[in-house]
Amino acid sequence: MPENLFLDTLHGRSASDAPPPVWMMRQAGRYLPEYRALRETHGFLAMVRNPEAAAEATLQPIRRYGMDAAILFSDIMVPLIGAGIAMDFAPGPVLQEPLRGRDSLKRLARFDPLRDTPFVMEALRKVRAELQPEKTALIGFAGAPLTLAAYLIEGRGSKDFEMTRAALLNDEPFAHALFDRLAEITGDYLQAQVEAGAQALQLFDSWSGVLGREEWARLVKPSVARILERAGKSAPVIYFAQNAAHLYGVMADLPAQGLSVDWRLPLTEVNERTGGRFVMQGNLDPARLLGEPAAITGAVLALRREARALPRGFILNLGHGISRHTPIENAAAFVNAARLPL
Ligand code: 1CP
Repeated sequence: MPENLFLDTLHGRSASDAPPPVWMMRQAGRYLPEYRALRETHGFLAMVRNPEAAAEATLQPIRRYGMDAAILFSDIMVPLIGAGIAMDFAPGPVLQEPLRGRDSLKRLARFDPLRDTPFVMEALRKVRAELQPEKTALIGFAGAPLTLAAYLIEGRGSKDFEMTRAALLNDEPFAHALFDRLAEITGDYLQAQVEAGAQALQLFDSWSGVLGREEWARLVKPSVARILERAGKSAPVIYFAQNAAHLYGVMADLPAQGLSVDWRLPLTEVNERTGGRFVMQGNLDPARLLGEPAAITGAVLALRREARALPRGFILNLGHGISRHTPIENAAAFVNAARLPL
């Protein structure tokens, strides 16, 4: 039975000549005037913890543009805050006390999604009640172990995550113990989101590319595979890997339904490198949305033409989050171009 365009496509049930489903990473955010208005009276974390405000921010882009999927307004660090790791957002996560050494893993000992992040589940329930199920799917999400570890160890965003790489490469027992624990926390968290109404999941691995291939395959991949395997039993999962051109070969057998790709390689080439196993999502450079609407339309149509060759299906998205400097009419050009005849 058809559900909606996004879920049908992610399940591999779409016709290759039909218009693709469309959404944008970071679609709830600062490029929207109505989001900036909400943020004038609420801090970022206060919004995340307030189910009404989080539901409102989730729905704002859907009301304005009618994307085929809504993604919960929250952050990848939220379950870790729930586990007891203190941090501020400025605007990205900044930890008061980064994780260092095996002893520091005790700080991740407790996490129960219903007890520690009840506001996430409440926000999901609220959003689901507002969406028309045949039109808009609801995506839950989590950060992947390496990306979470990067913030936990480095303490904040970084160009090359040098301290993170040093800690993981030079203390493998620490790396294994940390990734095991993060896989467990993330698995519990994603399952709770599905029980609260998320119909699909995305695992964000923004910093998947910081390690070499051999190290990624040995230290990180088992935890990613465990999360995808477990989550996939309750909902289809998209794995977003950034800067991962050197990793696609070893990612090819990951148990995900979808692969979200950045703008660095053509989707068709990534599809080949991963054995044609995934529904492909992506991959317009978000910087394209800083140009002219007509050029955005042209770029989306070209991408859709390329995507007709993808064997499993295609979800139109950006290669990374939308820039806060994107004019609102340019975001409209992107979404609307998904529905134009080719
Ligand atoms: O209003 C503000 O100042 C807060 C900015 C902001 C927003 C809107 C942050 C802080 N997080 C978010 C929301 C968010 N983050 C979503 C919501 C759903 C959506 O609309 O897509 C999601 C899915 C995330 C995920 C996230 N947070 C990632 C993975 C995806 C990506 O963009 O790479 C990462 C790496 C983060 C960390 C983070 N949180 C916030 C920022 C600005 C950052 C990244 C910058 C840094 O590394 O310092």
